Amino acid sequence: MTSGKPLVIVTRRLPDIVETRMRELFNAELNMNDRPMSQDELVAAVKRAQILVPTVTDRIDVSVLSHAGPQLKLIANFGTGVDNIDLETARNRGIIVTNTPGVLTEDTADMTMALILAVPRRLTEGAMLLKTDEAAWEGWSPTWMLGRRIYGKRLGIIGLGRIGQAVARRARAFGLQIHYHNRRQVAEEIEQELAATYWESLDQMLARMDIISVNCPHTPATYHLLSARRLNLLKPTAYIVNTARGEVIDENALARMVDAGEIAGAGLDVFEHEPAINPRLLKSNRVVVLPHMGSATIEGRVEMGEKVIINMKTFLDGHAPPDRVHPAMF
Ligand code: 8YV
Repeated sequence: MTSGKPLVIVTRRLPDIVETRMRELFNAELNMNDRPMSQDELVAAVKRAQILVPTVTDRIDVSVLSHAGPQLKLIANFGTGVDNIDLETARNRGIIVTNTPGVLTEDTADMTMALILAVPRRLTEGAMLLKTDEAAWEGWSPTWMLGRRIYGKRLGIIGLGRIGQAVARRARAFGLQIHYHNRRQVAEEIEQELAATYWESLDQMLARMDIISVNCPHTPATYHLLSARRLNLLKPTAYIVNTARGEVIDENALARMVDAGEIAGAGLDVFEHEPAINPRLLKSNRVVVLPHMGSATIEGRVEMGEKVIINMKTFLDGHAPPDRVHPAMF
C-alpha cells in the first residue's frame, strides 16, 4: 500500500540498498530496466512526480520543466554536477534542486590521480599491447615504451574546490608542484597546506604547466574554457586530464591537437557529447579514455543515494534540504 506517500520518480537504477530504502519511505517509481528516459518520458514524469531523482544522463531543460505540474517541488539530483538541470527555470517555477556533494570527492580524486599517472607513463598503452598482441613484446629494451617522469613536474588544477583540493593532496605525495586557477583565490591555510600557487590568469598558467587537471563544474562560464585558443597556449609536452565535464574542453580542438602532436596526451573520463567520443581521441595511443567512472565505487554510489534520500526526507519534513543548489553557485 503506497497511498499517502509522495510520488518519487527515479530515472535510473540505483544500488539495491538505496532503492529498497526509497520504496520504504516513498511511493517510489523505479526504473528497473535502467534505460535512460527519453525527453517525452521525462515530460511525463514531471507532470506526475512530486520529487524527481534524475542523473547526469537526463536533460532536465526548459522544454521538460515547462511541462512540470504544480505538484513537482523538488529535483533531488543523483550527482554533484547539476549542469543537466536548467537551474534558472527550476527556480522561477519554485522547484528546489539538490545535489550530492562531498561523498564522491575522494573517489573522483583517486581516478584523476590514476589518469595523471597513467597518461605520461603510457600505462594503458603498455597493458593493451600485451593483451592484444603478446608477441609484440620481444623483451625488455632500454629505449622502448618510454614515458615522461611525473615527479617534480608542475600540475595546474583548474577549479580548486573539494575535488581539486583532494587531487592536489594526492599529487603532492607524488612530488608534483601544485598550481591552480580558480574563480577566487582559496583561503591562505589551504594554499599553505597544498603549497599551491594561484594564477589569476588561466592563460598564463596554461603556458607554464606540464599537466593540467580539469576539476571545475560545467557552467555557462566554463563551457569551452579550454578553447582552441587556450589549448594552443599549452606546451607541446603537456598533458591534460579531465574528470569533471567534457563541455569544459573543446573536444574537437583537443583531438586535432593531440593528433598533430601539439599536446603530448590526455586522460579523459568525460566527453562533450556522452556517450559519443571523438573517434580521433578513441584511436589515439596518447589518449586514455574512460567511460565516466570517476565516482563509480559501490561505496560512493550508495552514499550518493543516501544523500539523495536525506535531501528528500528533510524537504518532506518541511525543512530546507542540506544540499540545496542555487543558480548563483554554478
Ligand atoms: C556521477 C558526476 O556519477 O556527480 C557527478 O557530477 O559526474 C558523476 O560522478 C553522475 O553525475 C551521476 O548523475
